[in-house]
Amino acid sequence: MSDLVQLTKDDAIAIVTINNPPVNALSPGVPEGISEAIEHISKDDNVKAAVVIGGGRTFVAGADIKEFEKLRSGTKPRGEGMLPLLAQIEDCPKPIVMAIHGTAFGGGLELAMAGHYRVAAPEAQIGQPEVKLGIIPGAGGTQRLPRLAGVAKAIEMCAGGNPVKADEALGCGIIDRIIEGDLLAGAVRFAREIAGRPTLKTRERGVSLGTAEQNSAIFAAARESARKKQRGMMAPLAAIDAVEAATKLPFEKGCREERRLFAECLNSDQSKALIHVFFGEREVAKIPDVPKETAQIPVESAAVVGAGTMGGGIAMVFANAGIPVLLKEADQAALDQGLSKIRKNYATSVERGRFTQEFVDERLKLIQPTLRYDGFERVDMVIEAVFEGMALKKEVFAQLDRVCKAGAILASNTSTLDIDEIASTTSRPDFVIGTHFFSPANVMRLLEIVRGKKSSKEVIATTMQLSKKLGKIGVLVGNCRGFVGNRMFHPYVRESVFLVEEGATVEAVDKALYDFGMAMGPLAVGDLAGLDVGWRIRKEYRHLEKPGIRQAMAGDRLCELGRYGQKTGAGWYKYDEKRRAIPDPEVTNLVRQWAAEAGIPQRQISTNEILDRCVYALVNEGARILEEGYALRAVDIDIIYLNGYGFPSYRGGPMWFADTVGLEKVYDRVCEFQRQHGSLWEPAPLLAQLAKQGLSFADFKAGHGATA
Ligand code: T1G
Repeated sequence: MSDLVQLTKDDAIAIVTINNPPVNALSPGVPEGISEAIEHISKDDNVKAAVVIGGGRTFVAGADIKEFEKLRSGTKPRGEGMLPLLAQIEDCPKPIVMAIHGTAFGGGLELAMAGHYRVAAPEAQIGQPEVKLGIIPGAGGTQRLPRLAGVAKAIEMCAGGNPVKADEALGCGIIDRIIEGDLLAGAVRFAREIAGRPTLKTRERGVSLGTAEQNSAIFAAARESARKKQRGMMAPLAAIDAVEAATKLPFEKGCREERRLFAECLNSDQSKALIHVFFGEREVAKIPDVPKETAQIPVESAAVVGAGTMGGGIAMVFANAGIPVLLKEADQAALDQGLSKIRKNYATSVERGRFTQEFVDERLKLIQPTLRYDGFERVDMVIEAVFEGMALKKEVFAQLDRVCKAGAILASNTSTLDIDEIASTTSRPDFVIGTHFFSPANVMRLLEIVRGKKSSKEVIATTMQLSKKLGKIGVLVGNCRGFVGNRMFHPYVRESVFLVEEGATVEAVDKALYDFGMAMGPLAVGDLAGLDVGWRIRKEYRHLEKPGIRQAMAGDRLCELGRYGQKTGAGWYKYDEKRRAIPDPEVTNLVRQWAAEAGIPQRQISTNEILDRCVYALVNEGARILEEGYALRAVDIDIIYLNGYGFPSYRGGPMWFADTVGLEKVYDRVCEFQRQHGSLWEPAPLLAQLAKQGLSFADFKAGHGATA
């Protein structure tokens, strides 16, 4: 027997244990091992029933994702995959009980559904998450699941990709019993109970499949919802097609249709991008010079300075993770306002069913408002979230240095300022780090962690680990102006404004990027964030601008007219009382007039040009950041853009997208823009170099990283 699968016996009950750490993926050797065990069980007269269980922390978490590239390239024969093994299990004359703990995901759930019975630990999770990888279940999941759980539930799970917990799985018929306490012992007991009973084959169950009349409305609604909620993604629609096949075709033919759709998805750019994202999200946690074993500082209590939008959101993040947090403001009115915003946010979450009232009450108790620094001497970490100005931040840090205990981490939520300068006002720059949250902090998943010159490895390791506990994805970046995300965002927005000044409409620019998959167009984002923010910064830094270089002007001119965006009811768009954007012909007229005064010729601008100008502006700046070492790897930039800037996950992030287009092509286009628009479009040296060598950003391994 393969050493990945063990067969033992407890009297008349055979026990098959799958041991392929860390997640018991179905890597080569695992399906073969299971098959061999089932063959033994079928033939062994002393065995009356069997239990299949995962060793370690989980049942099978799915196919081995690392093997997909081999399937794509044909190095591994595609064949029928796991289907014959699952049929063999189903055909086994002895009842087989699948015992689930941890996660039964993807191929893991498909394996479990081929068993005759399923039992699960109470905390087990069960799901078909394949769509999150841009594929669909490929081993009968879309055919067996509707037979167990009904069509609507199967669609929800296969097209949405989210798992269900054991109690819900029990309720909808996916599992037969929840086992409290020792899972193996309970599963063996269950196996003894059902030994000798007929072996129910999932593939032969038909009652849950419903009728064509019942199903047509379900499918129509599911497709509409997928087109809206998973905009631009092909896999959810393919998953729905596959479930529909289950309702219309006999099982084997349905499986064949599923395999066809699976192969189509697997070969798509979307699945390549999403698998890049899956591994990327795990890779960003790895910091070459801060090994996993680095000692960490326990963070059991925290404090936030500043109860504005960001500070309040950050306090909620800590409270939601169960960490008590002090929330300090300078005066009572601001503190009250901050707290009432927090309460309002929580009330909305309760209304939407995201949290229960009990949960919210508990969280609110964890947030302790204060006007003073009393209590700061006890906390393990402070996040400063005061107004974005160097002088104020320095004042706060000098004060924190005086009041906080030795060993407490002092973090700044700055989005632009020099973290080393902030750290220099303290006697402990090694305990200072940047934690750049994104607005709204309690919702957005990204946390840019800014490494100062002196930030210690313990502080970095702790903050990276903490981001996970806070439900965030932490990405370590270096200390440059705007860090990674905002530094790239600047040229992106600049190009979007240039395009409007050259003759494109506001709506055309936003629509092109929205249709590309961005959560919002760049100009609509400006209106949401407030156009005055950038305007004020530009006014402050005007003296640094190089003469003779074109500056975007239309956004600033709108500010001069009091059009700051949503908050003033008008910006690039007009807004109704529900803050819905309405195209404003006045903006078009104004911009035409300003362009004429500035001598900017007007022309027809294609969607293609809009996309290339905006997206390649991101890519070109990203290439500089990568080369300068402010991001560790290209994938770190991708993860930042996917989680903080609404870049479509199915395009893998800006750097992956550029690799998909081909860097030679991207470089040529950047050179063309340089000829047309001048030095702002100077190609990044790394882009030029990789394009000439026929390499990709993914190939680039910097010798240094997000370094101080
Ligand atoms: N294949 C290969 N490696 C995997 C893996 C998988 N399925 N799942 C996890 N890993 C690696 C991961 O890269 C990491 O490696 C380590 O295991 C621990 O993971 C036929 C087509 C199970 C909930 O999509 O959702 O089945 O970084 O850090 O937080 O129809 O991993 O340590 O080197 O994430 O405890 C469907 C994907 C596949 C499940 C555990 N299955 N995995 O979370 O640990 S497609 C999935 C997860 C399929 C069938 C098809 C999570 C987890 P490293 P981790 P975790």
